[in-house]
Amino acid sequence: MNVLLMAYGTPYRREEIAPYYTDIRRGRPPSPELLQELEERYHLIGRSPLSEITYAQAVRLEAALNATLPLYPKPFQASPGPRVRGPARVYLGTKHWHPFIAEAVRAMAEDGVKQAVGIVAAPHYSARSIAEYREKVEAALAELGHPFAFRLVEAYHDHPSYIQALAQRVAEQLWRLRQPSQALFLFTAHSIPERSAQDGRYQAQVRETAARVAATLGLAHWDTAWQSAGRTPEPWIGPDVNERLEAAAAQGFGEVVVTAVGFPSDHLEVFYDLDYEAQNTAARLGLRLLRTRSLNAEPDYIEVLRDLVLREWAAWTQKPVA
Ligand code: FEC
Repeated sequence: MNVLLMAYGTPYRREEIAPYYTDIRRGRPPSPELLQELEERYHLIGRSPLSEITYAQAVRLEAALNATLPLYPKPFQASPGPRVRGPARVYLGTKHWHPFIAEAVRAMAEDGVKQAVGIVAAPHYSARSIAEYREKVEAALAELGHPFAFRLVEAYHDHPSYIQALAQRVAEQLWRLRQPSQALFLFTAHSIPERSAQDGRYQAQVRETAARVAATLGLAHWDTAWQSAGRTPEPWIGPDVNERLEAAAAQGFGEVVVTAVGFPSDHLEVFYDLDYEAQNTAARLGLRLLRTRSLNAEPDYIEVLRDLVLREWAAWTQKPVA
């Protein structure tokens, strides 16, 4: 079984921020002001941990799959050497920095992969996320003459174990609230330009995730909000999380719990946009803001990925799910 795990990607060093940003902007270099502003955001958080987290997700997903799948199709190895190769192999490809998705697809082709399932560390489908990951894989496959067949898990916003993992982390915050029944629970995801969200599919999926977590915990007051809108002149979907905090203060809430359901991992958009910017907004408004910890590479999120990959593979190859 071959898996392509994909995520956003992050620069490793300061001098990589400019080419990384240029890649996000589809080859258009940012203005010096935009670049400086992004460099300052990275500097303020220290650095993004996204690459380490994504790497850990790939390694643990491969181990989880290999602990599940029967070993018998592999030839017996009397002396397996330092690494025991199981029947599953997970490749890692990231959207805007190394290892680029095209680099991962090339490595898979060189290894003789004939069939692979793809999954993204982003649970909700949008034209500016999952659709772009698919386009990048398809472009790389086309360039190599279609060396392997590919299927992508498109969304898992309502996967019961994903909902449960989120609910468990929101529940951890209940202990810290002075008045849990009077608190507002906000569920956030990355904003996208309005013109890319006209069919409402993305907004509906984020709302569905939030509704299911809220129902699991019986939350009295909850809502969705959007974060991290890009620095472009066009309108992006809202309300922005900072605007929603303003409204929460006006509604008389004193405590708010924010859960970034659109992001499984910690990174710039969590550490800067929530832990710095939204915290500052909350402090200015006299609100107490708590942030739910991220899923990262923890076992319950790896189990969600494992289950989705196995189901996609079984549906494709008609084999029962292990
Ligand atoms: O920690 C890190 O270094 C990377 C954090 C990071 C993640 C992420 C996820 C998503 N984005 C999505 C959409 C857009 C659109 C644009 C855009 C721009 C940026 C910029 C940075 C950035 N994004 Fe991002 N995003 C992350 C980081 N993103 C940095 C550039 C500066 C800025 O605008 O703030 C606008 C592109 C353009 O200008 O044309 C659209 C979506 C996700 C969630 C799904 C996913 O993870 O793929 C959607 C993590």
